[in-house]
Amino acid sequence: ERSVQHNLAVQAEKRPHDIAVKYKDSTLTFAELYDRASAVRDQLLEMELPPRIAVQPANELKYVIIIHGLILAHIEMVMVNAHLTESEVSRQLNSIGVSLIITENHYTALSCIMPETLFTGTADRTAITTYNPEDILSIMFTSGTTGVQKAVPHTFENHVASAERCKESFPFDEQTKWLLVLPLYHISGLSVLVRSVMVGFTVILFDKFDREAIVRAIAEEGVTHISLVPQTLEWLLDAGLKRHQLQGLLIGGARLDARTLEECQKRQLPVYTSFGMTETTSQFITASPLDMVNHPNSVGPVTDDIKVAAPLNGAGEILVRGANVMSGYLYPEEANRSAFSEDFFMTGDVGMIKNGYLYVLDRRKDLIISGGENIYPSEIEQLILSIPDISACSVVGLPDDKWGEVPALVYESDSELDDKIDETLKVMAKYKRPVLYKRIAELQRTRNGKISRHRVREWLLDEIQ
Ligand code: S0N
Ligand code: AMP
Ligand code: MG
Ligand code: MG
Ligand code: MG
Repeated sequence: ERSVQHNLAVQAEKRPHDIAVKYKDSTLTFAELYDRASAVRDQLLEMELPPRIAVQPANELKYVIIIHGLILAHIEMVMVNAHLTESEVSRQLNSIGVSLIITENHYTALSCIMPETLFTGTADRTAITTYNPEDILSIMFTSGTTGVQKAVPHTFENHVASAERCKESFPFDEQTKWLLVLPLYHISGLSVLVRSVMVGFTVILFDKFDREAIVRAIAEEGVTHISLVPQTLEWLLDAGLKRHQLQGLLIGGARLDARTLEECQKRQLPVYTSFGMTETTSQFITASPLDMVNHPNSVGPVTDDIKVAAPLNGAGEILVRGANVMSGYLYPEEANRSAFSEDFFMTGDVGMIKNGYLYVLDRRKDLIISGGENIYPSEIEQLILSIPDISACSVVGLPDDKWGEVPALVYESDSELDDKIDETLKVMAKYKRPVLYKRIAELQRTRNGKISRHRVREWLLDEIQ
């Protein structure tokens, strides 16, 4: 039988005194992190928990320990976005039969475990630290075009393969100091911990996006690597980001615009533009700074594992396969019927291959990306349509200086219902709530009776000018 090692145990042997993670004024060496995580594991085992529980982590030291503790305890962890409301969290967890969550929030409909209660055990390094590669390490929710949250499982093999794939196009090693400010509940954040224990590098953890503090850490703490979404890269540029010891900025989650890239090139910032998603356990293709000069706007050189569906001199859906790709959604199962084409996963994004390089042309239909958080219009529209006096509505993305893009609502009604809408939207995370509502007596339909978000957007942009 195949097995994989939990790499934290390996690093604790190999480099016990090297710094594994730094957070504010605290640090943990690999030996200390392994000891602390082992103690958490013992506590978790004593609690006789189900094999799958949820955790809603902040980017703090204790959650790094808890995450490794859960892995050592062989408990599948469902990562929950910190911005969600209780009703959103409940809906996600109910869909996969989970009722326990490690969180500092006091949810009434779920059983909550306060993180502090997990720190009462003592270290004992006798755990089994080998795993079946097909065992699930993490589960993350991602939204779909229908508004249903889909559960993506990541196996040990997915994580290890992803980290190895990353290393080939975005080199890192045991000397690396990787600043981690992206959330641990997204694959963009969690994957940094996996890469860290794979080679034994230091993670410099930030819980808030304090741009001045981040720029200062880059200047003073020898940060070599950082993962960012395009929007937060812009924030750092505004705060005076310079190269210092940086060897690589890994940018993903949304399109990087040409102007931002140009500004980075002017400052000689080594920007790597990547493309990936939750289902592929983080990026699967990455353009190096040199690629960015020779093949502007591409997301990197394609391999055998990446192709574009039915490309006749042109665009098609981007397909990918490989050990980093999830084997199928845990929920809803129907989603799997249209997710794969033979052994390739269908990303839902449109791209084009030119001279061996991939270009992402179109974002997946109607997805709004606000500060790196994905928002699906249909999820909001369904909620708005539950208001009796609203006969139709449409949610579209508007350009925004701070977040890149934000959602806006156009609704069809005979009366002004803004207060009612405010009230209704309270069950939804703030970042998903439309920043403006516009009432209209009648929304324009296409010939077959549909509302075109594209046309609504054009109309709204015109209207608010
Ligand atoms: C941009 C971030 C950091 C903003 O969060 P911040 O500043 O910490 O705000 P909070 O204190 O939490 O909240 C303050 C107010 O702001 C609102 N708010 C928060 N976030 C947003 C948002 N995104 N849009 C709109 N509003 C937001 C709050 O509601 C709050 O409001 P008030 O004050 O009214 O209560 C944060 O949003 C963030 O971390 N964004 C990035 C998320 C992310 O990581 N996305 C990528 C997901 N994709 C993947 O994981 C796959 C690709 C991938 O793996 C990858 C991606 C990037 C880089 C590398 C990789 C890789 O492949 O390794
Ligand atoms: P998520 O699974 O939430 O991380 O979202 C992944 C989605 O983000 C992809 O399917 C794309 O639509 C979008 N995305 C990620 N990287 C890029 C990129 N480099 N350019 C354009 N869109 C991107
Ligand atoms: Mg998503
Ligand atoms: Mg935050
Ligand atoms: Mg995204």
